[in-house]
Amino acid sequence: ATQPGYQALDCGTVVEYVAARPQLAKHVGRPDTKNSWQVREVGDGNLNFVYVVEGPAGSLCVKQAPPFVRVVGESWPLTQDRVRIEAAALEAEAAHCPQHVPALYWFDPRMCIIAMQYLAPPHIIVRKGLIEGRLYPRLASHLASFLAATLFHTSLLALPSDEFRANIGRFTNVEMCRLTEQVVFTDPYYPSEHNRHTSPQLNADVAALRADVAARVAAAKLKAKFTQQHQALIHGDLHTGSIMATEDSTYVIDPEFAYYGPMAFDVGKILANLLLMFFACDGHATDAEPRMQQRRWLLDATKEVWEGFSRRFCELWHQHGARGDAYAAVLFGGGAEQGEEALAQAQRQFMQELWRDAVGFLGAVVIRRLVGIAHVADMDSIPDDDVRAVCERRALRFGRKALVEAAQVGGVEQLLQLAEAVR
Ligand code: ADP
Ligand code: SR1
Ligand code: MG
Ligand code: MG
Ligand code: MG
Repeated sequence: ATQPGYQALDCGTVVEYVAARPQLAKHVGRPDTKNSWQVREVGDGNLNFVYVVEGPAGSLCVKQAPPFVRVVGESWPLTQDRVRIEAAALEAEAAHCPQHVPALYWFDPRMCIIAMQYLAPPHIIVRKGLIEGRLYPRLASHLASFLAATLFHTSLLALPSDEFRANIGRFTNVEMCRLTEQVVFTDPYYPSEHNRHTSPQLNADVAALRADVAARVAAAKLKAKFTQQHQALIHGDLHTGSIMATEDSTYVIDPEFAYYGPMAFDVGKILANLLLMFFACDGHATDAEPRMQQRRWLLDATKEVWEGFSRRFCELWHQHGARGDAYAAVLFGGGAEQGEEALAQAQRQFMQELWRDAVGFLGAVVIRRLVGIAHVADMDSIPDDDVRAVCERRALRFGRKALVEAAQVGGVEQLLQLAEAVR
């Protein structure tokens, strides 16, 4: 149901909205200058409307959630409570990793609006930058820090169980999770009306996927994990379209899917999106720019995100694990008999399990972006259907292998070898 009091903004009314609220207007300009303000709707995501308001004092980003899925329209209703979740998640993430999260200025539950720091050019969406052929020298290190900080500090490794349980309740995000359960783990495996794929080139591949019992079972098991494992406050939609960056700085935006879920979902999703661009490189290569350097960089970045994340996460655990109830300090703390050895063993097992689940989620995410409702511009922007289909088929085969054989992919080097070898 539409939030009572909700009214959809447009480029005209957003000026009135901002000018009437001093906490917002101060970022843009005095209300009596409002006629000179510039407004653009820049939303390029699947769900929401995003306005940039610029005036003599600066700029502001205003995001409004309609009561439906934007790319589909009113026929697909969607909870507007996603704005409350996004506001709370931005604050929670900023508490642990402020350097990689835009500052939240405003949350209006009635109008389903948040306002936040405008990430000015040269910041652009990383997916767009990658399609243009850019490399981001600090991206992997920044993402590793973001993942380690947000996932560790919101988990039972860092929190007492009463605080942890209260957080799970606050971030219950039923409808958004159900959307993910449907479009990531179910729809790609049967002829759902929302699916699409490059046709006729991939028709046989898609038919094979739908007949693939092992893939169906693996996806269902991961859906259960996604639904049942309340491990940490995860972003829930951490793809390259949810990251704005320059060569030096990185911001993670759009946490409206945040909830207490498996850490491996965030890790797997971002690795999947880096590798989707790797598979798309062939379709963007030209004689003048064969994209060999970018291909190499995408593989290196995938490795660096995983290795940086796992190293930093374990460091945080070592330094700040004492307050968390998961591994009691009396058993795993520095003062405990064999405490160091127990902690080292616990960390090894934890990371092995996280890696295996991340590979599985990665596989499911790659597959859904090729044959589900929401594709990636990395592939969609390859104009020639035949060229695109070759890239997509390789990615699909890789995704299927990761999904079904996750337990056999022992480490990140092996995952990258699979990506390079798949035909
Ligand atoms: P959706 O939830 O619909 O995916 P996003 O939050 O991803 O919406 O935002 C859509 C687009 O709006 C982004 O791709 C980006 O171009 C722009 N955008 C979002 N937040 C900001 C921001 N804080 N600063 C600058 N641009 C932003
Ligand atoms: C209707 S599915 C829309 C998709 O866009 C979001 O960014 C999420 O990835 C979601 O699955
Ligand atoms: Mg988005
Ligand atoms: Mg979004
Ligand atoms: Mg995805």
